[in-house]
Amino acid sequence: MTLDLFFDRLWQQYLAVTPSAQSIHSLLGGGAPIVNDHIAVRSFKFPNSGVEAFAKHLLAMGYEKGGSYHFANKHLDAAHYEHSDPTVPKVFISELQVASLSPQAQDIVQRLTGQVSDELYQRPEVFFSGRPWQLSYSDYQALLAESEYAAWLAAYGYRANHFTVSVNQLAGYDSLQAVNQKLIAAGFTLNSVGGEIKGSPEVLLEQSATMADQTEVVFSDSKHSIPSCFYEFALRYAKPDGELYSGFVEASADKIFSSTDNLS
Ligand code: OOG
Ligand code: NI
Repeated sequence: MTLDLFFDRLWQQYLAVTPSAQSIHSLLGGGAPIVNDHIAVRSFKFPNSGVEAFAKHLLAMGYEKGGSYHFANKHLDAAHYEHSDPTVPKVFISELQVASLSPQAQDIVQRLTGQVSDELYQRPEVFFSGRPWQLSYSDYQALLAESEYAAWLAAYGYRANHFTVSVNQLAGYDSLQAVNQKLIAAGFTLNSVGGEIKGSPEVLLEQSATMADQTEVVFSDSKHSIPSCFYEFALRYAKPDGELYSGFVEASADKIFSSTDNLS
């Protein structure tokens, strides 16, 4: 699969549940194309379906492994993959340590993943395959009580949970503050966990994000409107060698995860 097609499929799937992404492009790009810094996908850690299962397709498309990250309080591990072409988005893949959930939540997750054939993970299309299992609203709520990540992933499945504007490659803005102000003035709600700007020039990365849109999800027994996907904004700073830092920052990422929290 070509990288163009890969990201186009991810983008179309993301737009279908994130109408604000199109408005953000018009607002910030004014019609000019936007370069994305990265996208992120979420997964359950099983031998067939964690970070490695997704990563092998990126390696086959010319990506290289970047950093590894750990989020002990959320029971998550993650890694990022990057491409030598700086206009090709990096990919941040996380996996939930299912074994550290309660026995009840583990049962639910196993009932979901048990509906999926291994074959799904053998093709790069898995990245935008959506939700390959049936889910009841009561199981969604049971997961939500323990892990917002588990609930979101159970409801939305495999897709980009956000795209990220590369502010370094965005004309007309020289700070993340300026981007945030524009978004707020246009009525977007930003993730304010730990402050609207996560990170700093010292850690070589500043990030902000909108709170996710809401879409109606069809559960096996009912329909409910729940948080879908969000848009992130990243400004990278140069390392001492002059190259832009290409990694992620655990303390900041930990807060970006909250962009799919329910506001109410
Ligand atoms: C990923 C959150 C981390 C970043 O840029 O630090 C992240 C997620 O919400 O799945 O995207
Ligand atoms: Ni991100």
